[in-house]
Amino acid sequence: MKKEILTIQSYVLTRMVNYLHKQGFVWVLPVILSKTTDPLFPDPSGSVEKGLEVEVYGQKLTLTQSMIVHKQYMIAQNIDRLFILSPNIRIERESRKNTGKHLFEFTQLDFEIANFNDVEARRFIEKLIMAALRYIKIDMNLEIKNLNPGFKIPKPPFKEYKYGDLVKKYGDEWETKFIETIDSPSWIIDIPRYFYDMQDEQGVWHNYDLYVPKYGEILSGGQREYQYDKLIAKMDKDGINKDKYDVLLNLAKEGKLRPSAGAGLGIERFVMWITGVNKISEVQPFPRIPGEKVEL
Ligand code: ASN
Repeated sequence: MKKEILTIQSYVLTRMVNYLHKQGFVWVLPVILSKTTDPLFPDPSGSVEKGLEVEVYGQKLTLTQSMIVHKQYMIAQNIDRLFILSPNIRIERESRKNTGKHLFEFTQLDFEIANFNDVEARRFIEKLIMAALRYIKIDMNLEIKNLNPGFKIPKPPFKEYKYGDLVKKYGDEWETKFIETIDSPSWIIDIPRYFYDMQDEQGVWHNYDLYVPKYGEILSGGQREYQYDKLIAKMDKDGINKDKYDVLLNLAKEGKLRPSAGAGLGIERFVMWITGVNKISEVQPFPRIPGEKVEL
């Protein structure tokens, strides 16, 4: 494990946390056991096999796949801007063992902003990424020179591509082809997926993923669904167990869920891209690779 990689990780985390703090965000601590978690379903590019449950004091709890439900809950409590450095457990298919990009435990910088729409969220996320990277070649001069001298500081606004157009153009292998085509971070928008991502009357999904050249997706998010009828209809359509989401649904029923948008940035992948390493195990001293034995 190269020390320079951890130095860069510390630097970008500090820069982003400082930026969020200046923008009025509160830092919420993560939970790893909950009554419910992100179903991560349906997701056209997902490969999570199962959630993990444990029984604690006679109650079945599940390990966090993401804190999306908790974020919407906090927004409903009038916490308008929040972030969490959130460990996520995602039991990926074993076939993801050799991708060099998958961990079954990783950390995301997960944030949510009340009354933002998808476009405002994308502009905000670009500013957050730039807060991390703007001065990296000066402040982390030696580290970047050693690890990834060719690293290009991106220039927002990032290009946007519709998910449906990419599938039409490239077929099933769209993801591999897409990341070979782009030369700077790019948005994929309008992705058909989770109940909590906003879909409008025209059927357009107001969500987004951020992709970087060579590595692929590093961030995922969306404007949120907050209306009771729409949440129920989508959960029913997806076959989601509504009992598990009773707190969220009760808030929605009482009109207490609020419009918001947010996203989660995968820290390990973000650092991989900046440092230019080949495998995700190079940025995490304790890597949890699908199908591999955990050493420590
Ligand atoms: N954190 C993501 C979001 O805010 C959700 C996820 O990780 N699946 O939309």
